[in-house]
Amino acid sequence: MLYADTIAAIATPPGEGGVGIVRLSGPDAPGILRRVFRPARGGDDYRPQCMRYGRVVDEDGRTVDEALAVYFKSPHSFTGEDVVELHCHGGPLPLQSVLRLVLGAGARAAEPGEFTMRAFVNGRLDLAQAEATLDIIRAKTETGLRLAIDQLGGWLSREVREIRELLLHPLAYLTALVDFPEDDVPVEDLMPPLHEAHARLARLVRSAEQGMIVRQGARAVLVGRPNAGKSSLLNALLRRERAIVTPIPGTTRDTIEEQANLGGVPVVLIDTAGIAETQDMVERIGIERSRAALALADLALLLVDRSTPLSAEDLQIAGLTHGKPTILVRTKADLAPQLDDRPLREAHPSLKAMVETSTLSGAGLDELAVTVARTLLGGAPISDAHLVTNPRHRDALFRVLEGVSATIDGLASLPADLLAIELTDALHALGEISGETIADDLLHAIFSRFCIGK
Ligand SMILES: Nc1nc2c(ncn2[C@@H]2O[C@H](COP(=O)(O)OP(=O)(O)OP(=O)(O)O)[C@@H](O)[C@H]2O)c(=O)[nH]1
Ligand SMILES: [Mg+2]
Repeated sequence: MLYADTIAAIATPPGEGGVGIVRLSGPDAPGILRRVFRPARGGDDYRPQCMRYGRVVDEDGRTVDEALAVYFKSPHSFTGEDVVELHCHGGPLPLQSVLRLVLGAGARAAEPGEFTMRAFVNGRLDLAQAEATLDIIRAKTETGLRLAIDQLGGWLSREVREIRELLLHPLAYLTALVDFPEDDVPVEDLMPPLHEAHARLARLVRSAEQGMIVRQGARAVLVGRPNAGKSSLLNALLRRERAIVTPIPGTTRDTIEEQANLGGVPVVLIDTAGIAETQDMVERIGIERSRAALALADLALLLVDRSTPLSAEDLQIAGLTHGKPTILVRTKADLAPQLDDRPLREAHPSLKAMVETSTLSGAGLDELAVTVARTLLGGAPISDAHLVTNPRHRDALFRVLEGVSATIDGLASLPADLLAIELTDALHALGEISGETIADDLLHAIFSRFCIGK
């Protein structure tokens, strides 16, 4: 066992709940359990993985809480160490009291992510899997959850291992060429394993384009002139009355941001003040914010009212979305059409799609959600295949890909020692994903993003 100390933390979220858990990990976990817990029946020999009912008591034997205790014996636990969980009443006070007691009995307060870090250091999970546990906790859509569970299952780790195998042989061969006279080394064709590694790496890097959007989401801003129906559409997509809607132009004065799940992609939707010439100072500031929101967005939803003719304002606002991937939304499709938006569409260099909606009848709303997802994902539906979702993994894979490319390109012309260095660097970058070759400070940076108790 690598760690000599025993850590403890409240593992459940703050606030009230049916159950709250204090978790301990380390060599003294069973000892601390015996010090603070009195089983209702039987002695204090704890069979692994069996729940026992009893009381948590302080130094004077006073009951602090009634609880269930469970002991996981090393190495059969999340961290690989001896782990104890005390399932208490789920309130802040009982949990803090129990935690204080446990700390008084010899444990140390855990840092954020320290349990998962121990699981990694003790070889229970590799780094990609450890990071997946955080993605599971933070998943914003079912698709994001599926991808995180996939990663915890270890597909990326397996893929990385197999690519590593493909690269190890060429590296060994090149090293032999450096160390021995050329005539003593039988000639071998390194191209097949290098090409296969290259193809697999390229596929992984490509998959990250979708994977990162599914995991991190995107920002989509609703723009259009006053009364175009932006706030109504925001509410309809959120399925609740978030923004105020009135027939009065200039209703929305400030930008409103809300998280939505559109076709499996987590999207921050931003409702804005309708853009128009105005004397009103508050409205003017709101309009400035609309422009700023547009600048920061990944996608523009440009709303034009289908029941009115196209106006100079519509064209002016459309101009602001030029260059930004844009979906044209013709609103109020339940009313008689008056709109001819051809001039707008023909002048737009980055228009991706067009959808007609009615927030009154609900028409076009599902289509809009799917269109937003599709546009953000580069025009394709979400792939069923495994996707790389983590920018850290993507960057490392990209460096490996570059190294393998350089090796392939240089095979005929460059000396073996240079090629060997190239491949060694590539293997090093590959090891960063599984955590085999990662620097300590980076490791700490990764785990510090976790919550305490995880
Ligand atoms: N018939 C019909 N009316 C709609 C529809 N969507 C919005 N409206 C009406 O249009 C008016 C303006 O809607 P809002 O959603 O407040 O428009 P907005 O673009 O947010 O307006 P500002 O906040 O002023 O920029 C309201 O009276 C809505 O009820 C629709 O799909 N059909
Ligand atoms: Mg509004």
